[in-house]
Amino acid sequence: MTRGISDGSDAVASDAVRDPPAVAHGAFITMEGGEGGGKSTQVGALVARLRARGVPALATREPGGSEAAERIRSALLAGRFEALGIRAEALLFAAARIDHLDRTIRPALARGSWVVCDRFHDSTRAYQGVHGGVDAAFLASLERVSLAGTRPALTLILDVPAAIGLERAALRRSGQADRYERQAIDFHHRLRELFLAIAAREPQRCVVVDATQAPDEVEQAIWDAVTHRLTMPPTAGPGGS
Ligand code: Z5A
Repeated sequence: MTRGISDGSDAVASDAVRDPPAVAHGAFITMEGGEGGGKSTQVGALVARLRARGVPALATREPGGSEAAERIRSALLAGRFEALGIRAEALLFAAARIDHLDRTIRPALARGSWVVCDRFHDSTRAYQGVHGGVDAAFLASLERVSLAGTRPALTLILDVPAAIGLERAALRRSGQADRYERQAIDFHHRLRELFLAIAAREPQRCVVVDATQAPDEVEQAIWDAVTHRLTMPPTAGPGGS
């Protein structure tokens, strides 16, 4: 790990035995990484590909993914809670995640759907850890309480150099840069390092995908990882969510 950044996974692992067992039948996949890696593009592509194979699949995102969590998202991304400080903001990301898990993710998994989520708990480790320097033990406790045993089976980390990601984000955007895009380039370098460090520490869960490739090549690399790591259910025709 570089620059003394900890992703908190040691503390999480030691607490994990106390989590309640997850009740889940579908597969839970998350996509992570810094700005402009193509997560939203690839979440859509993966869900379409799963459905085409007859696998019921749901695309969702964080912060958000449920009615209450989307309201928290709007306020967080607009910076309306910034005055509360970064630890309180981390709690709000976790509050949104609890609602998202309760109302969207666990019900979908329980009915056998695959869930593909644009950002999840690794983004809290990375953004709140790097951006605000929230300490790893605090983030690890929050993670254990908010996830309550529901962890992704597979996390795809879409890796691009910070400069390329920011350039893509700027090209896509019509209005002003958001509060994270406005951070200095060093912040984005550190984010990238932290996502790669998470992948190195949890290779059983994480796959790093070279997201500098063309979108269809990234899509194929993701599909290869999904079919290699996870077992497709026996299917019967086109799937929904
Ligand atoms: N956040 C947090 O702080 N703590 C947390 O716990 C969580 C989140 C869960 C949510 O922002 C913010 O919340 C996020 C972290 C923070 N920070 N920011 N900013 P968001 O949901 O609004 O946006 P994002 O998740 O950051 O998305 P993004 O990184 O900006 O984009 P992306 O989803 O990775 O990429 P995209 O939208 O699919 O593609 C971007 C552009 O690049 C677009 O024009 C594409 O057509 C293009 N693109 C995509 N793939 C390629 C390839 N392969 N080649 C060339 N061009 C491409």
